[in-house]
Amino acid sequence: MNRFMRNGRSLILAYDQGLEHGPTDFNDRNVDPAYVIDIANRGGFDAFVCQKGIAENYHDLLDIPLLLKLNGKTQIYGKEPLARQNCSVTKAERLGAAAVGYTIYLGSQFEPEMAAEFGKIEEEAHAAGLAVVLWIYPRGEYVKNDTTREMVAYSARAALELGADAAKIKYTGDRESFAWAVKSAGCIPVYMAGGKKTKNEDEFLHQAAECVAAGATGLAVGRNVWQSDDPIAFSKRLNSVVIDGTKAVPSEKA
Ligand code: FBP
Repeated sequence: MNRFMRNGRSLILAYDQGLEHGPTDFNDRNVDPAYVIDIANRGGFDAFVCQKGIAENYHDLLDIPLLLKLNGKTQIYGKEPLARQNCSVTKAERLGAAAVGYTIYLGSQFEPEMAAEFGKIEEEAHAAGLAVVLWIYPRGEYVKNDTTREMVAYSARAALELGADAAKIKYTGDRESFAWAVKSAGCIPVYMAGGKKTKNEDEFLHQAAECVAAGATGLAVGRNVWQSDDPIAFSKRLNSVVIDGTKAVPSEKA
């Protein structure tokens, strides 16, 4: 994962929400993949995440490493979550990906299927020299709360044990509990998933600062960046907090 890092830290821009949530996350500007790829190129990001259709059609525009998601699902089907592989490692290589990503819903009735599928992907990807990032989110009927200290740490640990090069996990809500998740992941880097856009940008920057103080390598974030009114300016502030380790400075507007 070193190739995605600056100062041992890293920022990844996620843009797979069109499949996961639908265009409801988008406005007139960010519905256009070219607009978001431009943010990825100019905003100081170490990798760009998307599904294969976007990679295939917009690849020429991307100047930074591609982290290609190999599974995904819509949110229309509301039962136990299952995201199946929709793209091969060979295709990811052909698209020039530097890494592949996969989501496992820990605790879902279908967790064993996803873990088995991920096992094959991990072996193929590593044989091909690609890094493997695991989105690992507790979810399903038996998961009462997906952001508790124990659930998030369990996710981080499962990512290590399943052979991922990095774990992308939800924020627990505070530095101490997130630090336990980071510790549980052992030597693999931990990325915080962004989540819904916060009420204001300072709140998100504060959360980012808490995560890196807890030992996280960085963030894999989408909506909080490309839904911003000024994504490049916001990305700059995010870079100074995550990569340079500057304290989150409140904006003049706050
Ligand atoms: P956001 O920063 O927009 O939350 O993106 C991070 C991410 O993991 C995306 O890669 C993915 O599409 C989405 O969150 C999944 O969100 P959900 O928690 O709704 O499944």
